[in-house]
Amino acid sequence: MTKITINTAPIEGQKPGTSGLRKKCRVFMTEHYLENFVQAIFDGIGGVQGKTLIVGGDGRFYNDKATEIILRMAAANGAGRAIAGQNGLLSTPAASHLIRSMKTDGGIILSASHNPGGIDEDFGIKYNMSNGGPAPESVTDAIFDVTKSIQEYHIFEGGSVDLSVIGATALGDMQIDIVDPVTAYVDLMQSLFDFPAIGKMIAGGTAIRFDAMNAITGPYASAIIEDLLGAAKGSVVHGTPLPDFGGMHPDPNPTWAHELMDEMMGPNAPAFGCASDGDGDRNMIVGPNCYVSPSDSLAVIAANATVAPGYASGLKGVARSMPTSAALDRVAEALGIACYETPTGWKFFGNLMDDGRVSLCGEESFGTGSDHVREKDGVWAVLMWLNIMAVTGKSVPEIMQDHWAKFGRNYYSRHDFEAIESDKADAMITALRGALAGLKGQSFGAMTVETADDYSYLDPVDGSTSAHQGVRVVFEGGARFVVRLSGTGTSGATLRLYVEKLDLKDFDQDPQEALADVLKAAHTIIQIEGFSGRTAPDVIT
Ligand code: VG1
Ligand code: CO
Repeated sequence: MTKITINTAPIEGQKPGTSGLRKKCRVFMTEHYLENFVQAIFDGIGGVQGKTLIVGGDGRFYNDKATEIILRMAAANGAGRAIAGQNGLLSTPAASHLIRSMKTDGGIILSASHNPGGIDEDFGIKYNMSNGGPAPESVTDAIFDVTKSIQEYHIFEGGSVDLSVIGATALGDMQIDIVDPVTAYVDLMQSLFDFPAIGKMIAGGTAIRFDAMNAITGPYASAIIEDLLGAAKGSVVHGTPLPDFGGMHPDPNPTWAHELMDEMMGPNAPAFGCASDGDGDRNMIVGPNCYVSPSDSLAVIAANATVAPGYASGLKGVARSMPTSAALDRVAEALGIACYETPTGWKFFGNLMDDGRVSLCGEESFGTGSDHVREKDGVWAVLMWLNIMAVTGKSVPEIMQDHWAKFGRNYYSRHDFEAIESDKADAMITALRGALAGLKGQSFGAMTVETADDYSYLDPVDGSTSAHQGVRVVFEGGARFVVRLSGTGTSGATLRLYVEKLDLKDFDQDPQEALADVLKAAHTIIQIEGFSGRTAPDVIT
């Protein structure tokens, strides 16, 4: 076994997006591609000499090979110890937990999350800091800078790394610990939630369907929902992580989790349905005939979190991404706690949690989580909902009705227009930004613009600024839309249009109908059809 140094050259386009670097798997498999980026991470964080790192991923195609390459490079770069999930597997929240609980220096997570997997689909990699959270922009910028000038990388050749055997081994001077990916995470969940109460509810006949979408949460959900909480075998469906997710698109929304939706909207629906994404950090919650919008799920959790033992003393504060609905703000106001607004992407929540300002965060994109880790956490959200149901004795539809009756209903929807040609999408956003200053006071059908701006975030903890985080247009009366381009896609551009309108009286409308005026105004203002030729979205959540 020898440490070797390989000459390389910068590869264009290795700029991390909303959540790490995501490209087609075949791109990652081209010569030096992964290696360049991993060396850039190591150099960008000031080297890994003597450091301890967590490594693992969501099990998609290339996860195992990439894990081995990272271990070989970590050893060659002088890392002291690496802790990897067995077979290279770790859900994103479980990786975050290990980084924190094992007091490591950080970790590398291999995932393209909700993007499809397989040799012809997507792969991704991101670096998380010692707090367990995604690297902030200052660090991803430093990593990107290294990719632009990289000339060599270091790697161990020869010897073998067996990821399948739990226990300690070594690569050169670096110790490697292969750990069970599930155990520590399960312990953490048991410390937060009332397992006996949830188990009792399940024993009393509350049926559950957990759709793991052939991605990473299967083993976690089986261990917790079936083995510990006693749900019937088979409650977890698509529970085996597969390299191509069995062809499923592991995005837990009504479009991609349509099997679950069919079941939940059908005559024999279980009392509780949920789905997770590829790397286990997102969740969708569904009751019988009752789809819970992620923004509402976040607000419900905020309003009821104290029923869970881990949150019994109350929430310090809450935070949501800017495009997420203001349902959370209404709860925060009632609770008398602060509600922060951040740009899209979990990396912006870390500072607020580390600073003790917030304990619950969420995004409209099916991501909810708390300061138990520094990532969003799908299984956590599912257990929180089950805990709320167990303690309140209410069904999902009852929880929603009661919530709206108390706080009003923020009708909300996101429309995604996928694979638009990048130059057309860029032209659309540029034109929109140019038009913002003149929008105030203009009317579009029933809607009159009150304010319009390009969202910029000033981090209250470290003083950093992130500009151009989404255009938002607020109408008189408070309805609004937000529009931005996705930072996680791998082909063309995805336009995300978020619309919202508060209703204090009528809670039973179809959200698309309730939002029709706002949608119409948004289409006119953005000129979606004119720029992209698209009239209808590909995905509606
Ligand atoms: C999307 C979501 C965002 C989320 C991000 C990563 O980003 O909108 O809310 O944080 O994915 O989630 P974008 O830039 O495509 O809108 V995950 O589950 O992919 O780590
Ligand atoms: Co994810």
